[in-house]
Amino acid sequence: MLHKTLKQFPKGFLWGASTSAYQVEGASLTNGKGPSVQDVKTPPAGTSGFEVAADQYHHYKEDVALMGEMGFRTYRFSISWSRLLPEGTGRVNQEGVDYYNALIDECLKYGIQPLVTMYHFDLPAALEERGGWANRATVDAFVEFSELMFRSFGDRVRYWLTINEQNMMTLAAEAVMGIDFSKFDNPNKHVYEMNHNMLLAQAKAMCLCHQMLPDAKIGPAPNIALVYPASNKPEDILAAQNFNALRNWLYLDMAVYGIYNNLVWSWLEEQDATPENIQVGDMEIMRAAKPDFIAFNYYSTATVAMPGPGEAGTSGDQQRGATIEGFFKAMPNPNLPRTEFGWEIDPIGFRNTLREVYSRYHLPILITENGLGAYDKLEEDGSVHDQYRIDYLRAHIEQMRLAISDGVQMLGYCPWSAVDLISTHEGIVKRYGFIYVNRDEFDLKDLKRYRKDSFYWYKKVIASNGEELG
Ligand code: BGP
Repeated sequence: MLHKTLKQFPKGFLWGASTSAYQVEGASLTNGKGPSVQDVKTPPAGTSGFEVAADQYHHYKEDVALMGEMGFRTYRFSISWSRLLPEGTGRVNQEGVDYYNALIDECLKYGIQPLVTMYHFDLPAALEERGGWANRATVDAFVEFSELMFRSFGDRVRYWLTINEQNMMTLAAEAVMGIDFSKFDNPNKHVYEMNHNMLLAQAKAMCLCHQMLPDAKIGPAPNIALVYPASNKPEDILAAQNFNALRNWLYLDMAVYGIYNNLVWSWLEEQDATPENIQVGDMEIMRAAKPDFIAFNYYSTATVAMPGPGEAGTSGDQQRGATIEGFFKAMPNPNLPRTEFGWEIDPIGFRNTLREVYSRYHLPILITENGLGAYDKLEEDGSVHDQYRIDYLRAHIEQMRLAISDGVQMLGYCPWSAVDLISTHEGIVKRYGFIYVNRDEFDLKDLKRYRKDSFYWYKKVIASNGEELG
């Protein structure tokens, strides 16, 4: 659709950026924090662990001041579950509560709305030892953790995100959490029973939020990307529908309508993998829980074809596609360039995805991640010339504005990431931030902060409410 006049970004649009606790904070086993699954996993070869990360725990004042300088209207960060509840449930670590109170107050000092992710890949290790999400008790623990957060921070936090990328924890558990489910007899049964408990935990948290904090807004935050068919062969269209259902609609259909997506359900039936842990009353809770918005992370679209008979499955990460026998197979998209780390770049796909999500669910959309991982270079004079990142973000913001002109209602845009941090599985060298953090993979250096070229560029974008993208 061509627009003669583009609509403007709404007044009060939430420009900001994102991080997650385990990737940015450091102080991972100090100050009363208990270990999370991220702290006990073996990091992929050649990448550092999360002990220090970007050390935001000790640099938050400086980081928030830099975000204030960029003009952020929001900062999306996550609360570490095991920093508040070291064993996942029960005893509260007051030092953890104090830290997040201080971080929230620091944001508010600069007029930055805290946007809190309640759970971002870092389940307390103590809960994982007791079966993790496969154990129904973890649902109760999440409700307890939610109640503690709403009670402690709800007077100042208006925007809440339940679970970051539940779909990637289900589809790419190895890459994002270092967990391998293949040891189970019927891995999919185990995984989709965990998934059910997580969906239930999310629904309960949304209901509790509305009950305790009537003015607050809450929504899910999956990784959503439209899936293209590799050709116009009808079989490839089926494959695209299959993967769209499995990676996208399963999560949003449940969050918004409280229903299991039929394509996914019948695929699970075929493998004797439908969740048997659904209890009486669960589906009523799912239907009663209503998000106020849909948040999602977008990096790129996916492309699939229908696999031939007997073509084996493969695994992927959040963006590099996987193949599931008889269901879909990941294909490269020859029309798209790639990042240095092999992720396809598809700004128009961002508009396609926004249009599709809005027309399916009719809820305002908040973008909670979007960005480019690259090997940045700190120059002698302290500058970092990351024009490639500016180009990536500019192209996505342009497409977001076109989506707004198409009638998509948007609340805000938070690229990944506010400051450099540790990637899920590719180390600190895969940088995303507007703010450079001076450390290497294993040499911590001085952790000093530097403004990248994208920092100055984004500041202008925000000051002009998205008009000046030059
Ligand atoms: C998302 C996660 C983030 C972040 C980002 C970039 O899937 O929510 O935690 O890490 O992807 O991915 P990566 O770090 O693998 O490059």
